[in-house]
Amino acid sequence: MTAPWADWNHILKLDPDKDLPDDVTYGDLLATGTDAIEIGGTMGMTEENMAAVIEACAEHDVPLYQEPSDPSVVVEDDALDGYLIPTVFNAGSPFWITGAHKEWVRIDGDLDWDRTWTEAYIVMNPDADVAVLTEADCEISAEDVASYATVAERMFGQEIVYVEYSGMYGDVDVVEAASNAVSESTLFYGGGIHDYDSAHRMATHADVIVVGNLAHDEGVDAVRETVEAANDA
Ligand code: 1GP
Repeated sequence: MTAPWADWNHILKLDPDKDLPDDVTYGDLLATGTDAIEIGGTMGMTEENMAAVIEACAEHDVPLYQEPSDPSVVVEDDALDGYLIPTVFNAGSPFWITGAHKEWVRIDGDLDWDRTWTEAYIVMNPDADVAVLTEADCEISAEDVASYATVAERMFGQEIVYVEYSGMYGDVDVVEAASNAVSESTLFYGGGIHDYDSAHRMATHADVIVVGNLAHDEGVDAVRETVEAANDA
């Protein structure tokens, strides 16, 4: 079976802890042409705020994935196409590599494996909540990132490698190095994409670009530009 993300260029990531701009609805954002929605964030996640965003997106015909930050916020909802579970390859705390995952399995037992995948994160912005929480080692070179990407693909069979600069625009050379390192995994890039050019530059190297804050800070037109850039690249 072809992976769902094989044909994606653009993901819109919605943070249930953040508001949308005035006059912008989830429906407006889902109509931008984005290929999929990921619902998740690092801080302030609850089952309730996750469920509210899932419900608001459910009536629209865009693939919908939850990206739970920890087992306590997982929402079981048929409206979801599945779960994309982060595992942070450069985390300082093993809890964020396999520990949280072990807890989820321990608590819930048999997960919905046909709808559950992992994303091999390499976290690069030391100031991002995700870096602080996971104690990620962000002082790493493009060569290190490329090597993590190879480890993820070749040793751990990860279908998705995710270079994550959440909150800042990343180093294009790092993303290019990660892109050159993977041949089968799909490369996601996220962080600081804010317009056509910033989207296009990263989409030249990454298979899929992930846009987050822009939806909450700017709204529909800005997001639509990034979708166009992702499709043009
Ligand atoms: C965050 O990679 C995403 O997990 C997107 O980052 O919010 O900086 O766009 P931004």
